[in-house]
Amino acid sequence: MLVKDRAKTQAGSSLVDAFMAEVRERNTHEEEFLQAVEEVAASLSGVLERHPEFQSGKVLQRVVEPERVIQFRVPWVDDFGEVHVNRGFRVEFNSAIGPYKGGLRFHPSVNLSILKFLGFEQIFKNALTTLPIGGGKGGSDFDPKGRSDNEVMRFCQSFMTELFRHIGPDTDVPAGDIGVGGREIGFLFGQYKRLANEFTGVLTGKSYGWGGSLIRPEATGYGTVYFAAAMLEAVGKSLEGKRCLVSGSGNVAQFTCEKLLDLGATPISVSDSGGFVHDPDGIDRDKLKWIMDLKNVRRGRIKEYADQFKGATYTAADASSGSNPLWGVDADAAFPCATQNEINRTDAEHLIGNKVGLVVEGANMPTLPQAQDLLIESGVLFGPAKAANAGGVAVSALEMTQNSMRYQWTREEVDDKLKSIMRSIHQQSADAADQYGSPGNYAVGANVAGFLKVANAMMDQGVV
Ligand code: NDP
Ligand code: 2IT
Repeated sequence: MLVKDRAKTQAGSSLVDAFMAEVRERNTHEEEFLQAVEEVAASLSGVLERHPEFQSGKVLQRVVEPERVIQFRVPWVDDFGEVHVNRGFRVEFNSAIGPYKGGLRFHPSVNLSILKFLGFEQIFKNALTTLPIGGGKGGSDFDPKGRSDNEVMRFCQSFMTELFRHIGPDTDVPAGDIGVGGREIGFLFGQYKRLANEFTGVLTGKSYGWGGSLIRPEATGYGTVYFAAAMLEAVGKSLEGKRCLVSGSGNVAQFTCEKLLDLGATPISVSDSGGFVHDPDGIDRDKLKWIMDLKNVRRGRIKEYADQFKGATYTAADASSGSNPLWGVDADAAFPCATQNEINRTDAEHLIGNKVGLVVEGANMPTLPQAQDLLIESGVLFGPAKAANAGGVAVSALEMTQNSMRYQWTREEVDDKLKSIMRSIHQQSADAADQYGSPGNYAVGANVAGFLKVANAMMDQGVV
Protein backbone atom coordinates (compact mmCIF):
# COMPACT_ATOMS: atom_id res chain seq x y z
CA MET A 1 0.00 0.00 0.00
CA LEU A 2 1.24 3.49 -0.83
CA VAL A 3 2.21 5.66 2.14
CA LYS A 4 -0.40 8.28 1.21
CA ASP A 5 -3.15 5.58 1.05
CA ARG A 6 -2.07 4.25 4.44
CA ALA A 7 -2.38 7.76 5.87
CA LYS A 8 -5.87 7.97 4.38
CA THR A 9 -6.92 4.67 5.95
CA GLN A 10 -5.63 5.88 9.30
CA ALA A 11 -7.69 9.06 8.89
CA GLY A 12 -10.79 6.91 8.22
CA SER A 13 -10.06 4.75 11.25
CA SER A 14 -9.72 7.73 13.54
CA LEU A 15 -13.08 9.05 12.29
CA VAL A 16 -14.60 5.68 13.17
CA ASP A 17 -12.91 5.68 16.60
CA ALA A 18 -14.24 9.14 17.41
CA PHE A 19 -17.70 8.13 16.24
CA MET A 20 -17.68 4.97 18.38
CA ALA A 21 -16.60 6.91 21.47
CA GLU A 22 -19.65 9.12 20.99
CA VAL A 23 -22.00 6.16 20.43
CA ARG A 24 -20.69 4.40 23.55
CA GLU A 25 -21.22 7.50 25.62
CA ARG A 26 -24.81 7.93 24.39
CA ASN A 27 -25.81 4.26 24.73
CA THR A 28 -24.04 3.11 27.89
CA HIS A 29 -25.12 -0.37 29.02
CA GLU A 30 -26.62 -1.29 25.62
CA GLU A 31 -24.01 -3.99 25.09
CA GLU A 32 -25.57 -5.88 22.19
CA PHE A 33 -26.41 -2.67 20.36
CA LEU A 34 -22.86 -1.34 20.79
CA GLN A 35 -21.45 -4.66 19.56
CA ALA A 36 -23.57 -4.50 16.39
CA VAL A 37 -22.70 -0.84 15.70
CA GLU A 38 -19.00 -1.41 16.26
CA GLU A 39 -18.97 -4.37 13.87
CA VAL A 40 -20.49 -2.24 11.10
CA ALA A 41 -18.53 0.94 11.87
CA ALA A 42 -15.21 -0.94 11.80
CA SER A 43 -15.87 -1.73 8.12
CA LEU A 44 -16.60 1.84 7.12
CA SER A 45 -13.33 3.78 7.32
CA GLY A 46 -12.79 3.47 3.55
CA VAL A 47 -16.36 4.57 2.85
CA LEU A 48 -16.01 7.67 5.02
CA GLU A 49 -12.78 8.64 3.25
CA ARG A 50 -14.31 8.31 -0.19
CA HIS A 51 -17.55 10.07 0.80
CA PRO A 52 -16.81 13.25 2.75
CA GLU A 53 -20.48 14.19 2.20
CA PHE A 54 -21.46 11.37 4.59
CA GLN A 55 -19.30 13.03 7.23
CA SER A 56 -20.75 16.52 6.80
CA GLY A 57 -24.27 15.06 6.49
CA LYS A 58 -23.66 13.17 9.79
CA VAL A 59 -25.04 10.02 8.18
CA LEU A 60 -23.40 7.66 10.69
CA GLN A 61 -24.60 9.73 13.63
CA ARG A 62 -28.14 9.71 12.19
CA VAL A 63 -28.23 6.04 11.25
CA VAL A 64 -27.53 4.88 14.83
CA GLU A 65 -30.50 6.83 16.21
CA PRO A 66 -33.79 4.98 15.70
CA GLU A 67 -36.37 7.18 14.00
CA ARG A 68 -38.82 6.12 16.71
CA VAL A 69 -38.90 3.75 19.70
CA ILE A 70 -42.23 2.64 21.11
CA GLN A 71 -42.41 0.93 24.49
CA PHE A 72 -45.66 -0.21 26.06
CA ARG A 73 -47.29 -2.24 28.82
CA VAL A 74 -48.69 -5.65 27.89
CA PRO A 75 -51.00 -6.93 30.65
CA TRP A 76 -52.65 -10.35 30.26
CA VAL A 77 -54.36 -13.04 32.35
CA ASP A 78 -53.11 -16.65 32.47
CA ASP A 79 -55.27 -19.79 32.51
CA PHE A 80 -55.48 -19.68 36.32
CA GLY A 81 -56.68 -16.07 36.51
CA GLU A 82 -53.32 -14.60 37.49
CA VAL A 83 -52.45 -11.21 36.00
CA HIS A 84 -49.05 -10.81 34.25
CA VAL A 85 -47.39 -7.67 32.98
CA ASN A 86 -44.83 -7.78 30.16
CA ARG A 87 -42.99 -5.11 28.21
CA GLY A 88 -43.71 -4.58 24.53
CA PHE A 89 -41.41 -2.73 22.12
CA ARG A 90 -41.17 -1.67 18.51
CA VAL A 91 -37.99 -0.01 17.29
CA GLU A 92 -38.76 1.83 14.02
CA PHE A 93 -35.15 2.27 13.07
CA ASN A 94 -34.80 3.52 9.52
CA SER A 95 -37.28 4.18 6.70
CA ALA A 96 -34.89 5.62 4.09
CA ILE A 97 -35.60 2.91 1.53
CA GLY A 98 -39.06 1.66 2.51
CA PRO A 99 -41.51 0.97 5.32
CA TYR A 100 -39.97 -0.35 8.56
CA LYS A 101 -39.65 -4.13 8.21
CA GLY A 102 -38.43 -6.72 10.66
CA GLY A 103 -39.49 -9.41 13.06
CA LEU A 104 -40.94 -9.61 16.55
CA ARG A 105 -39.06 -11.61 19.20
CA PHE A 106 -40.80 -13.08 22.25
CA HIS A 107 -38.14 -14.26 24.70
CA PRO A 108 -37.48 -13.48 28.39
CA SER A 109 -34.10 -11.93 27.50
CA VAL A 110 -35.67 -9.24 25.27
CA ASN A 111 -34.74 -5.67 26.18
CA LEU A 112 -34.15 -2.42 24.30
CA SER A 113 -30.47 -3.17 23.65
CA ILE A 114 -31.26 -6.50 21.98
CA LEU A 115 -34.02 -4.99 19.85
CA LYS A 116 -31.83 -2.04 18.86
CA PHE A 117 -29.05 -4.42 17.78
CA LEU A 118 -31.52 -6.47 15.76
CA GLY A 119 -33.16 -3.37 14.25
CA PHE A 120 -29.78 -1.88 13.35
CA GLU A 121 -28.66 -5.08 11.58
CA GLN A 122 -32.02 -5.24 9.84
CA ILE A 123 -31.48 -1.84 8.14
CA PHE A 124 -28.46 -3.07 6.17
CA LYS A 125 -29.73 -6.62 5.68
CA ASN A 126 -32.93 -5.26 4.15
CA ALA A 127 -30.93 -2.91 1.91
CA LEU A 128 -28.95 -5.91 0.59
CA THR A 129 -32.12 -7.78 -0.43
CA THR A 130 -32.53 -5.30 -3.35
CA LEU A 131 -36.17 -4.79 -2.24
CA PRO A 132 -37.71 -1.53 -0.91
CA ILE A 133 -37.84 -2.17 2.85
CA GLY A 134 -36.57 -0.10 5.77
CA GLY A 135 -35.39 -1.57 9.09
CA GLY A 136 -37.25 -2.27 12.33
CA LYS A 137 -37.59 -4.84 15.09
CA GLY A 138 -39.85 -5.42 18.06
CA GLY A 139 -40.94 -7.90 20.63
CA SER A 140 -41.50 -8.60 24.27
CA ASP A 141 -39.91 -10.22 27.30
CA PHE A 142 -42.89 -12.63 27.30
CA ASP A 143 -41.79 -16.29 27.50
CA PRO A 144 -44.08 -18.51 25.42
CA LYS A 145 -42.42 -21.72 26.76
CA GLY A 146 -44.88 -23.81 28.74
CA ARG A 147 -47.81 -21.48 27.96
CA SER A 148 -51.06 -22.87 26.54
CA ASP A 149 -52.34 -21.78 23.13
CA ASN A 150 -55.02 -19.71 24.89
CA GLU A 151 -52.44 -17.91 27.00
CA VAL A 152 -50.33 -17.16 23.92
CA MET A 153 -53.47 -15.89 22.15
CA ARG A 154 -54.41 -13.58 25.02
CA PHE A 155 -50.85 -12.27 25.19
CA CYS A 156 -50.75 -11.64 21.41
CA GLN A 157 -54.10 -9.86 21.52
CA SER A 158 -52.96 -7.57 24.32
CA PHE A 159 -49.64 -6.88 22.55
CA MET A 160 -51.42 -5.98 19.29
CA THR A 161 -53.98 -3.79 21.06
CA GLU A 162 -51.20 -1.21 21.49
CA LEU A 163 -48.99 -2.08 18.52
CA PHE A 164 -51.78 -1.79 15.92
CA ARG A 165 -51.84 2.03 16.00
CA HIS A 166 -48.14 2.20 15.04
CA ILE A 167 -48.04 -0.27 12.13
CA GLY A 168 -49.59 -0.57 8.67
CA PRO A 169 -48.82 -2.06 5.24
CA ASP A 170 -47.08 1.16 4.11
CA THR A 171 -45.70 2.14 7.52
CA ASP A 172 -44.28 -0.79 9.44
CA VAL A 173 -44.71 -4.50 8.70
CA PRO A 174 -43.64 -6.90 11.49
CA ALA A 175 -43.00 -10.65 11.10
CA GLY A 176 -41.62 -13.53 13.19
CA ASP A 177 -38.33 -14.09 14.99
CA ILE A 178 -37.42 -16.16 18.07
CA GLY A 179 -40.63 -17.29 19.81
CA VAL A 180 -42.86 -15.87 17.08
CA GLY A 181 -43.93 -18.30 14.35
CA GLY A 182 -47.08 -19.11 12.41
CA ARG A 183 -49.25 -19.52 15.51
CA GLU A 184 -48.34 -16.11 16.95
CA ILE A 185 -48.60 -14.32 13.58
CA GLY A 186 -52.14 -15.75 13.26
CA PHE A 187 -53.23 -14.42 16.66
CA LEU A 188 -51.55 -11.05 16.04
CA PHE A 189 -53.14 -10.69 12.60
CA GLY A 190 -56.60 -11.62 13.90
CA GLN A 191 -56.45 -8.87 16.53
CA TYR A 192 -55.06 -6.30 14.07
CA LYS A 193 -57.88 -7.01 11.62
CA ARG A 194 -60.46 -6.69 14.37
CA LEU A 195 -59.09 -3.35 15.60
CA ALA A 196 -58.33 -1.76 12.23
CA ASN A 197 -61.30 -3.26 10.37
CA GLU A 198 -58.95 -3.88 7.45
CA PHE A 199 -57.58 -6.99 5.76
CA THR A 200 -54.13 -5.86 4.62
CA GLY A 201 -50.59 -7.17 4.44
CA VAL A 202 -49.63 -5.65 7.78
CA LEU A 203 -47.71 -8.72 8.96
CA THR A 204 -45.69 -11.29 7.03
CA GLY A 205 -45.28 -14.97 7.78
CA LYS A 206 -49.06 -15.42 7.51
CA SER A 207 -50.51 -18.82 6.63
CA TYR A 208 -50.86 -19.53 2.94
CA GLY A 209 -54.65 -19.81 3.19
CA TRP A 210 -55.06 -16.16 4.25
CA GLY A 211 -52.41 -14.12 2.49
CA GLY A 212 -49.10 -15.75 3.33
CA SER A 213 -46.40 -16.49 0.77
CA LEU A 214 -45.29 -19.96 -0.16
CA ILE A 215 -41.65 -20.55 0.90
CA ARG A 216 -41.75 -17.86 3.66
CA PRO A 217 -41.43 -20.47 6.45
CA GLU A 218 -38.51 -22.07 4.62
CA ALA A 219 -36.90 -18.85 3.36
CA THR A 220 -34.34 -17.99 6.05
CA GLY A 221 -32.87 -21.49 6.23
CA TYR A 222 -33.01 -22.08 2.48
CA GLY A 223 -31.46 -18.67 1.81
CA THR A 224 -28.65 -19.32 4.29
CA VAL A 225 -27.74 -22.52 2.47
CA TYR A 226 -28.05 -20.86 -0.97
CA PHE A 227 -25.63 -18.22 0.28
CA ALA A 228 -23.22 -20.89 1.56
CA ALA A 229 -23.43 -22.67 -1.80
CA ALA A 230 -22.59 -19.40 -3.62
CA MET A 231 -19.57 -18.82 -1.35
CA LEU A 232 -18.27 -22.32 -2.03
CA GLU A 233 -18.95 -22.06 -5.76
CA ALA A 234 -16.83 -18.90 -5.89
CA VAL A 235 -13.83 -20.99 -4.79
CA GLY A 236 -14.68 -23.97 -6.99
CA LYS A 237 -16.19 -26.10 -4.20
CA SER A 238 -19.66 -27.34 -3.23
CA LEU A 239 -21.70 -28.50 -0.24
CA GLU A 240 -21.87 -32.05 -1.56
CA GLY A 241 -20.73 -34.52 1.11
CA LYS A 242 -20.02 -31.86 3.76
CA ARG A 243 -20.81 -32.75 7.40
CA CYS A 244 -22.46 -29.70 8.91
CA LEU A 245 -22.90 -28.52 12.48
CA VAL A 246 -26.22 -26.73 12.93
CA SER A 247 -27.23 -25.02 16.19
CA GLY A 248 -30.83 -24.26 17.17
CA SER A 249 -33.81 -26.41 16.26
CA GLY A 250 -36.38 -23.73 15.47
CA ASN A 251 -37.51 -22.25 12.18
CA VAL A 252 -34.10 -21.29 10.79
CA ALA A 253 -32.28 -24.44 11.92
CA GLN A 254 -34.98 -26.78 10.57
CA PHE A 255 -34.99 -25.37 7.05
CA THR A 256 -31.21 -25.01 7.01
CA CYS A 257 -31.07 -28.78 7.65
CA GLU A 258 -33.66 -29.42 4.93
CA LYS A 259 -31.80 -27.47 2.25
CA LEU A 260 -28.44 -28.97 3.30
CA LEU A 261 -29.96 -32.39 2.65
CA ASP A 262 -31.34 -31.19 -0.73
CA LEU A 263 -27.83 -30.11 -1.75
CA GLY A 264 -26.12 -33.36 -0.72
CA ALA A 265 -24.69 -32.24 2.64
CA THR A 266 -25.35 -33.91 6.01
CA PRO A 267 -26.45 -32.02 9.12
CA ILE A 268 -25.02 -33.78 12.18
CA SER A 269 -26.24 -31.63 15.08
CA VAL A 270 -29.11 -29.49 16.37
CA SER A 271 -29.61 -27.76 19.72
CA ASP A 272 -31.89 -25.75 21.95
CA SER A 273 -31.23 -23.69 25.06
CA GLY A 274 -30.99 -26.92 27.10
CA GLY A 275 -28.11 -28.44 25.12
CA PHE A 276 -27.20 -30.08 21.81
CA VAL A 277 -27.50 -33.46 20.11
CA HIS A 278 -24.76 -34.91 17.93
CA ASP A 279 -25.84 -37.57 15.46
CA PRO A 280 -22.75 -38.94 13.68
CA ASP A 281 -25.01 -40.96 11.34
CA GLY A 282 -26.53 -37.71 10.12
CA ILE A 283 -29.96 -36.14 10.49
CA ASP A 284 -31.83 -37.57 7.52
CA ARG A 285 -35.28 -36.51 6.22
CA ASP A 286 -37.20 -38.82 8.56
CA LYS A 287 -35.29 -37.60 11.60
CA LEU A 288 -35.80 -33.99 10.50
CA LYS A 289 -39.54 -34.60 10.18
CA TRP A 290 -39.48 -35.94 13.73
CA ILE A 291 -37.64 -32.79 14.93
CA MET A 292 -40.23 -30.56 13.21
CA ASP A 293 -43.05 -32.40 14.95
CA LEU A 294 -41.20 -32.25 18.31
CA LYS A 295 -40.53 -28.51 18.06
CA ASN A 296 -43.51 -27.16 16.12
CA VAL A 297 -46.36 -29.39 17.30
CA ARG A 298 -45.42 -31.07 20.59
CA ARG A 299 -43.20 -28.13 21.63
CA GLY A 300 -40.77 -30.53 23.35
CA ARG A 301 -37.03 -30.38 24.16
CA ILE A 302 -34.23 -31.49 21.81
CA LYS A 303 -32.89 -33.83 24.52
CA GLU A 304 -35.64 -36.28 23.45
CA TYR A 305 -33.85 -36.80 20.09
CA ALA A 306 -31.09 -38.82 21.78
CA ASP A 307 -33.69 -41.11 23.39
CA GLN A 308 -35.40 -41.59 20.04
CA PHE A 309 -32.42 -42.20 17.72
CA LYS A 310 -29.66 -44.70 18.56
CA GLY A 311 -26.12 -43.43 18.10
CA ALA A 312 -27.02 -39.83 18.90
CA THR A 313 -25.67 -38.21 22.06
CA TYR A 314 -27.03 -35.30 24.08
CA THR A 315 -24.78 -32.79 25.85
CA ALA A 316 -26.43 -30.41 28.31
CA ALA A 317 -25.55 -26.71 28.02
CA ASP A 318 -23.17 -25.43 30.68
CA ALA A 319 -23.16 -21.64 30.83
CA SER A 320 -20.13 -21.61 33.16
CA SER A 321 -17.84 -23.57 30.81
CA GLY A 322 -16.59 -20.65 28.66
CA SER A 323 -17.14 -22.51 25.39
CA ASN A 324 -19.85 -24.51 23.66
CA PRO A 325 -18.81 -28.15 23.03
CA LEU A 326 -21.10 -28.20 19.96
CA TRP A 327 -18.43 -26.20 18.08
CA GLY A 328 -15.79 -28.73 19.11
CA VAL A 329 -17.46 -31.58 17.18
CA ASP A 330 -15.51 -32.74 14.14
CA ALA A 331 -17.18 -31.39 10.95
CA ASP A 332 -16.60 -29.56 7.64
CA ALA A 333 -18.96 -26.59 8.03
CA ALA A 334 -20.92 -24.77 10.74
CA PHE A 335 -24.30 -23.03 10.61
CA PRO A 336 -25.11 -21.20 13.87
CA CYS A 337 -28.94 -20.82 13.74
CA ALA A 338 -30.02 -20.27 17.37
CA THR A 339 -29.26 -16.82 18.77
CA GLN A 340 -26.69 -14.03 19.27
CA ASN A 341 -23.21 -14.61 20.69
CA GLU A 342 -23.14 -18.40 20.43
CA ILE A 343 -19.59 -18.65 18.99
CA ASN A 344 -16.84 -17.05 21.09
CA ARG A 345 -13.11 -16.94 20.47
CA THR A 346 -12.50 -20.32 22.12
CA ASP A 347 -15.25 -21.88 20.00
CA ALA A 348 -13.64 -20.33 16.91
CA GLU A 349 -10.29 -21.89 17.91
CA HIS A 350 -12.00 -25.29 18.16
CA LEU A 351 -13.60 -24.86 14.73
CA ILE A 352 -10.25 -23.86 13.21
CA GLY A 353 -8.48 -26.73 15.00
CA ASN A 354 -10.96 -29.17 13.44
CA LYS A 355 -10.42 -27.63 9.98
CA VAL A 356 -14.01 -26.45 9.63
CA GLY A 357 -13.69 -24.47 6.40
CA LEU A 358 -17.02 -22.63 6.29
CA VAL A 359 -19.07 -20.77 8.93
CA VAL A 360 -22.36 -19.26 7.74
CA GLU A 361 -24.66 -17.35 10.10
CA GLY A 362 -28.35 -18.28 10.00
CA ALA A 363 -28.96 -16.51 13.33
CA ASN A 364 -28.43 -12.78 13.90
CA MET A 365 -24.94 -11.92 15.29
CA PRO A 366 -24.19 -15.47 16.52
CA THR A 367 -20.42 -14.91 16.25
CA LEU A 368 -18.62 -12.57 18.66
CA PRO A 369 -16.39 -10.00 16.91
CA GLN A 370 -13.10 -11.52 18.15
CA ALA A 371 -14.25 -14.94 16.94
CA GLN A 372 -15.27 -13.52 13.57
CA ASP A 373 -11.87 -11.83 13.13
CA LEU A 374 -10.05 -15.03 14.05
CA LEU A 375 -12.08 -17.15 11.63
CA ILE A 376 -11.52 -14.72 8.74
CA GLU A 377 -7.79 -14.29 9.50
CA SER A 378 -7.44 -18.09 9.57
CA GLY A 379 -8.91 -18.39 6.09
CA VAL A 380 -12.29 -19.84 7.10
CA LEU A 381 -15.00 -18.78 4.62
CA PHE A 382 -17.29 -16.63 6.77
CA GLY A 383 -20.88 -15.76 5.73
CA PRO A 384 -22.14 -12.87 7.89
CA ALA A 385 -25.74 -12.84 9.14
CA LYS A 386 -26.92 -9.69 7.41
CA ALA A 387 -26.10 -11.25 4.04
CA ALA A 388 -26.57 -14.97 4.72
CA ASN A 389 -29.90 -14.90 6.59
CA ALA A 390 -31.53 -12.15 4.49
CA GLY A 391 -33.64 -14.72 2.61
CA GLY A 392 -36.32 -14.62 5.32
CA VAL A 393 -36.95 -10.91 5.15
CA ALA A 394 -36.57 -11.00 1.36
CA VAL A 395 -39.47 -13.44 1.04
CA SER A 396 -41.36 -11.32 3.58
CA ALA A 397 -40.98 -8.43 1.12
CA LEU A 398 -42.21 -10.74 -1.65
CA GLU A 399 -45.21 -11.54 0.59
CA MET A 400 -45.88 -7.77 0.81
CA THR A 401 -45.69 -7.55 -2.99
CA GLN A 402 -48.15 -10.41 -3.42
CA ASN A 403 -50.51 -8.85 -0.85
CA SER A 404 -50.42 -5.52 -2.71
CA MET A 405 -51.21 -7.30 -5.96
CA ARG A 406 -53.87 -9.48 -4.26
CA TYR A 407 -52.18 -12.44 -5.90
CA GLN A 408 -50.08 -15.46 -4.90
CA TRP A 409 -47.06 -16.84 -6.71
CA THR A 410 -46.26 -20.57 -6.96
CA ARG A 411 -43.56 -22.26 -4.86
CA GLU A 412 -41.23 -22.36 -7.86
CA GLU A 413 -41.74 -18.66 -8.60
CA VAL A 414 -40.92 -17.64 -5.02
CA ASP A 415 -38.01 -20.07 -4.70
CA ASP A 416 -36.49 -18.82 -7.99
CA LYS A 417 -36.76 -15.22 -6.78
CA LEU A 418 -35.18 -16.21 -3.44
CA LYS A 419 -32.29 -17.93 -5.22
CA SER A 420 -31.62 -14.93 -7.43
CA ILE A 421 -31.83 -12.53 -4.46
CA MET A 422 -29.29 -14.62 -2.51
CA ARG A 423 -27.00 -14.68 -5.55
CA SER A 424 -27.30 -10.90 -5.83
CA ILE A 425 -26.49 -10.44 -2.11
CA HIS A 426 -23.46 -12.68 -2.56
CA GLN A 427 -22.30 -10.66 -5.57
CA GLN A 428 -22.89 -7.26 -3.92
CA SER A 429 -20.95 -8.36 -0.83
CA ALA A 430 -18.06 -9.84 -2.84
CA ASP A 431 -17.84 -6.75 -5.10
CA ALA A 432 -17.91 -4.27 -2.21
CA ALA A 433 -15.24 -6.28 -0.37
CA ASP A 434 -13.03 -6.08 -3.49
CA GLN A 435 -13.69 -2.38 -4.05
CA TYR A 436 -12.92 -1.47 -0.43
CA GLY A 437 -9.66 -3.41 -0.12
CA SER A 438 -10.82 -6.58 1.69
CA PRO A 439 -11.22 -9.19 -1.05
CA GLY A 440 -12.98 -12.35 0.14
CA ASN A 441 -14.17 -10.68 3.35
CA TYR A 442 -17.96 -10.96 3.10
CA ALA A 443 -18.43 -9.31 6.51
CA VAL A 444 -16.81 -6.07 5.33
CA GLY A 445 -18.49 -6.38 1.92
CA ALA A 446 -22.02 -6.81 3.31
CA ASN A 447 -21.56 -3.92 5.74
CA VAL A 448 -20.25 -1.59 3.03
CA ALA A 449 -22.82 -2.53 0.36
CA GLY A 450 -25.77 -2.33 2.79
CA PHE A 451 -24.56 0.94 4.29
CA LEU A 452 -23.92 2.64 0.92
CA LYS A 453 -27.47 2.01 -0.25
CA VAL A 454 -29.01 3.42 2.93
CA ALA A 455 -26.56 6.32 3.22
CA ASN A 456 -27.16 7.44 -0.37
CA ALA A 457 -30.93 7.34 0.19
CA MET A 458 -30.56 9.37 3.38
CA MET A 459 -28.45 11.98 1.58
CA ASP A 460 -31.04 12.27 -1.21
CA GLN A 461 -33.84 12.85 1.30
CA GLY A 462 -32.20 15.69 3.21
CA VAL A 463 -31.69 16.09 6.94
CA VAL A 464 -34.61 14.13 8.36
P1 NDP B 1 -37.16 -20.06 16.88
O1 NDP B 1 -37.85 -19.50 18.05
O2 NDP B 1 -37.94 -20.80 15.86
O3 NDP B 1 -35.96 -21.00 17.32
C1 NDP B 1 -34.95 -20.50 18.14
C2 NDP B 1 -34.00 -21.64 18.47
O4 NDP B 1 -32.85 -21.10 19.10
C3 NDP B 1 -34.59 -22.62 19.45
O5 NDP B 1 -34.02 -23.89 19.22
C4 NDP B 1 -34.17 -22.06 20.79
O6 NDP B 1 -34.12 -22.99 21.84
C5 NDP B 1 -32.78 -21.57 20.46
N1 NDP B 1 -32.45 -20.46 21.35
C6 NDP B 1 -33.14 -19.31 21.50
N2 NDP B 1 -32.57 -18.53 22.41
C7 NDP B 1 -31.51 -19.22 22.86
C8 NDP B 1 -30.52 -18.95 23.82
N3 NDP B 1 -30.51 -17.79 24.50
N4 NDP B 1 -29.56 -19.89 24.01
C9 NDP B 1 -29.57 -21.06 23.30
N5 NDP B 1 -30.49 -21.37 22.40
C10 NDP B 1 -31.44 -20.46 22.18
O7 NDP B 1 -36.41 -18.83 16.20
P2 NDP B 1 -35.81 -18.68 14.72
O8 NDP B 1 -35.33 -19.99 14.23
O9 NDP B 1 -36.80 -17.92 13.94
O10 NDP B 1 -34.58 -17.71 14.98
C11 NDP B 1 -33.26 -18.20 15.22
C12 NDP B 1 -32.26 -17.11 14.90
O11 NDP B 1 -32.40 -16.73 13.52
C13 NDP B 1 -32.41 -15.81 15.68
O12 NDP B 1 -31.12 -15.23 15.85
C14 NDP B 1 -33.23 -14.94 14.75
O13 NDP B 1 -33.06 -13.56 15.03
C15 NDP B 1 -32.61 -15.32 13.41
N6 NDP B 1 -33.40 -15.05 12.22
C16 NDP B 1 -34.68 -15.50 12.09
C17 NDP B 1 -35.38 -15.25 10.93
C18 NDP B 1 -36.74 -15.80 10.69
O14 NDP B 1 -37.26 -15.63 9.58
N7 NDP B 1 -37.38 -16.47 11.64
C19 NDP B 1 -34.79 -14.46 9.83
C20 NDP B 1 -33.41 -14.10 10.04
C21 NDP B 1 -32.76 -14.38 11.20
P3 NDP B 1 -35.26 -22.96 22.97
O15 NDP B 1 -36.45 -23.59 22.30
O16 NDP B 1 -34.70 -23.76 24.08
O17 NDP B 1 -35.48 -21.53 23.34
O1 2IT C 1 -34.09 -11.20 11.44
C1 2IT C 1 -34.87 -11.25 10.47
O2 2IT C 1 -34.50 -10.91 9.33
C2 2IT C 1 -36.23 -11.74 10.69
N1 2IT C 1 -36.54 -12.14 11.81
C3 2IT C 1 -37.23 -11.72 9.58
C4 2IT C 1 -37.86 -10.37 9.44
C5 2IT C 1 -39.02 -10.29 8.47
O3 2IT C 1 -39.60 -9.19 8.42
O4 2IT C 1 -39.34 -11.26 7.79
